Parts: sequence; C-alpha cells; structure tokens
Amino acid sequence: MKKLLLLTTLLGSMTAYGAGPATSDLVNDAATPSDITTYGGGYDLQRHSPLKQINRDNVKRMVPVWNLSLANNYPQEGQPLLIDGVMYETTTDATVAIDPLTGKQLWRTPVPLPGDVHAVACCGSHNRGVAAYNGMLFRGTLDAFVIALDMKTGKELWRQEAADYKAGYSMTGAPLVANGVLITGISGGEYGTRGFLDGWDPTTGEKLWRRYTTAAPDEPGGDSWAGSKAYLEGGGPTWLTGSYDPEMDLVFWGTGNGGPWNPTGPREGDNLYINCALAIKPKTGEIVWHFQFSPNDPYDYDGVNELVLAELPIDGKPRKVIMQANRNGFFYVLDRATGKLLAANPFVKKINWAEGIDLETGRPIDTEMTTMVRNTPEMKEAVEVWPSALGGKNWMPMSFDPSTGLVYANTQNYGMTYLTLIEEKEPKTFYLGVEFGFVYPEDGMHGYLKAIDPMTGKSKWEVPSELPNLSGVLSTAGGVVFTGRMDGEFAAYDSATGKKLWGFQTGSGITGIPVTWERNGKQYVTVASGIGGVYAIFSGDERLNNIPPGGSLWTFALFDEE
Ligand SMILES: [Ca+2]
Ligand SMILES: [Ca+2]
Repeated sequence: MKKLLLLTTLLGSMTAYGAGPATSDLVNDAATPSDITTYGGGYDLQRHSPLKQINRDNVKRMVPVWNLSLANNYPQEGQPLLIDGVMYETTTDATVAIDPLTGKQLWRTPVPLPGDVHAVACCGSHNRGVAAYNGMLFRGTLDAFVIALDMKTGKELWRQEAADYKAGYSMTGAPLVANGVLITGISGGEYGTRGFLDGWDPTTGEKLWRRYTTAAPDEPGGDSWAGSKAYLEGGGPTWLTGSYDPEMDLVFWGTGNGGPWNPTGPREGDNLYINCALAIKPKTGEIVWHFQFSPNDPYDYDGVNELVLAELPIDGKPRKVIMQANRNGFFYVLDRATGKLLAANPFVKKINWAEGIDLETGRPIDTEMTTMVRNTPEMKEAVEVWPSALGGKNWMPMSFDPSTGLVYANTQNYGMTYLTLIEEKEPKTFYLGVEFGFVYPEDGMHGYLKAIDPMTGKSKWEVPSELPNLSGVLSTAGGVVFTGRMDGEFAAYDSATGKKLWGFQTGSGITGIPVTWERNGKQYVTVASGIGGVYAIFSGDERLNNIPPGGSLWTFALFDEE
C-alpha cells in the first residue's frame, strides 16, 4: 500500500514536470520552497519563507553565486518565478528564462514596443513579473497587451490587446491565475482613463469577462459620481496584483485614484469603486464586497497596495483578515469574508489630511484642510499635505511573518505641496487638475523600514534611510528580513530587532522584489537590481545622482566553509 502511494506521488510529480504549475502548485506555493509559482510567495502575498538555513547568525557569510545582465536600463521592479528548475524574470522589453544554479540565460523573448509608449507610463517603464499555469507564462506589456508564452521555449502562444495605450493605458503589474482564470489589471489613472480588471481563458486567450472599476450611472454605485459621464475617465486603475483565497474562491484586488485628481465638479461624490479593496469571483468578475479607503480622493492615494491575507488573533479568536498599508498613511485590517473594517491606524510619522478613520463607517475624518480641498476647484494658495501623492507606502510589497505577527514594510516619510486648478484633458499627458511638489523632513530621512503591528500600526522597530527603499521585503523563518536599498545595497536585517546583519552593493539601485528558494538542500536568495521608478522620476533628490542604471539579476547563498 505504501509503495503504491509512493508510486502515485512520483508519477504525479513526473506528470507535473515540464507542464508548469497546476492549480494545486499555485495553492501550495508558500509551503514548497523548491519552487516559486506565484507573485507574492503564495496566494496570500505574505512573502514569508519557511527556509532557515540562512539565519540571523550566519547571514553575514552570504556571498553572490551569480549575476546575469538583464541588458537594459529600465527600472527592475519585478519578482522572479522558479518552476520545474527554471527561473523566469521579466523586464520591460523581454521575458528571460535562466538556469538558477549557474545564472546562464536559457532563452530571451523580446517584447517589441512602440517608441511613444513611454509617455503613458506615469511612473517608470517597468514590468513586475509573470504568472504561470499549465506550462504557460503570462505577462503584460507596457502598451497594454497580455501575452502567453510557452514556458519551455519562450515562444508566443497568444496575445490580446487589453486597451489602447494611445488612450493613456499601460500594463505593468504581474497577472494572477485564480481558479483557472487569468486575471490582469491596468494602469493609467493619471491619464483620464477608466480602470478595469479582465478575466481571460489562459489556454486560448479568450476574454471571459471585464469588470470596470468605475460604476456607470445604471449600476450599483453609479450615483456616487456627480457628473453623469465622469466615470468614463474616472480612474480606478488596478495596477498591482491581487491576492486569492481558494477556500472562499475570492480574489482581492485594490483600485487606484480617481481621475482627474481634482475632486471637485463632476467628480464630487465618493466615486465608487476608486481606492477600494474589491472582493471578486474569479470566474465572473462579480464584486462580492468592496471597502473604500479614500472616497472622493484628492491626493492620489491609490488603494492598489497589496492586500495581504492572514489570520490574526482578534478578541481572543483567530480571524481571517486582509491587511493593507495604504498610500493614505493608515494601516487597514479588514474581515476577509465581509470587508468589515477591524482596524485602521497610522503607520507613518505624519498624517495631516485626516484626523483618523471612523471604525463604524470606514470613512476618513477630514481635517479642515481636506474639507477645503474637496470644495475648492481652483485654490489660490498651495497647502502642504502629508503623506505625499507617493504615499506612506508605494507599490513595493511588504511581508508578514505569522510567527511574530508583524508586517515588515518599506515606508515613506515626506509630504507634498498641493494646489487644485482647472485643466483640459490632452492625449498622452497627465490629466490631474492639480499642481504638486515635494516637501521633505528636516532630518533628511525619506524612508523607514518598519516592523509594524497590524492592529495598532505601531512599529516594533524601524530603520531610517536617507533614500527611501522602493524594493519589496522578504522575511524568513531564519529571522532575517531582506530588502534592497535605492543606493544599490542588498541588505539583511534581524527580524526581531531591525539590526543590520549584512549588505552587498549590487551596482545599481534596487527596486526589485527579493525571493528565496532551495535546491539540493541549499538555500538561495535572488533579487533584481536596476534603478528607476516613481521616486527616481519625481523626487528631485540629488542623492540619486551617482547611482547608475543597469538591470541585472543577482543570486546569493552562504559561502561554503571548506
Ligand atoms: Ca513554492
Ligand atoms: Ca495614481
């Protein structure tokens, strides 16, 4: 009987080899460190690994194993996948397969792009990664196509246009495969677009459904727009990847700012479903519940940041929740089944746009400044708003360690000058109705890596940095928190204290997402280096001047003693 079971297991894994991840491999990703089948290190997006060969005591012996050029100067904001012994990394202009033990490139499939597309990439021409399913890889392109590739050869299997980039749309996020449906988001909230999610048949590329994220007048929520046509260019982009609960069969996806940023005139009202967490059915795109973080948002507080699934002890009982460190400076905990607000507390040094979040209604309690902003189409004088439009935390994903109950997140610490004005919409140009600039803290510390208690928003420890980190965070059972620094250093910190344990200069600024994996009993850590992205473009921070571009992928392991 035992032998039969073993045989079945072997056959099962042999069938899977070369066919890429099945649904069960996606569901089990977090518990199987020999592969990385999902963006987020699991459908819950916890980015926490059970690996502990590299730990807080020996991480100082970590050394590079290989480095592979990604052959471009675009920002590298992606997360690699590792499936059936092959690593996959995307750049803006190519998809690359790599031997993870030697770093040798196995194939590279270029992404041809029209020259004028970069004008509609608001915050850098980047790509955040692939999704994988049944021997296929799926990615978006900057000109808003969805492409399927054969995982073995890199050959294109199908391509579909999600939207017209000339109308201001682009695609940068990693897709998600949930319950056999390929789901893609869209960027373009700064260009007077209408956001949406698409569901595709992964095998054929047939579009199964589209769920717009601004409600039309005849839909539920349609009355939350003052102007009858405002929803058509009302924003609500979906530019980061959702999480998925297979038991509830719900996908959780964040939506971004309203368009234009100026919240007056035709955009008066809450503007559903901008700046929301949406719980949707992957088979149909039906919205099961929504929670709106920043109704009628004037400040570009996109609600797209990763919605991390966890169980937290609440009132003495474990509760299935969703956590988000929102751009607006508050750390939210929601009930996963209903979207009910459980906690919303500041996780940044300074917030002056709201006094707090009403726990009953979930609505922000506006300060006088925000009440004025919401009612002044053309302000005479600029105000100073904290956090800035880039948020208390931007796109760079956090991790959650269930054993400590803490979130590890790269946060930002600066504000903005802000003035509303009347603006006409023009093609391939920002359509904001707002002028803004940045205001920095006197001590020069623009960012903090923090260990955050999700229910209070308070930090157990924090590590300040002059340049903010815009790299993903990875935590491990070895008590190590890994992240990249904008000055190019890949660094390791003690998850209990925040003490810096190790660092290595990668040659360009890091905006990638680190992952860890094992092969033949050895633990490896991989991260992309290559500066760019929203802070590099907008901050005007002169401390960036001596950080050269240049994309490459690095893999590290412990130095063998003998
Ligand atoms: Ca795995
Ligand atoms: Ca935005």
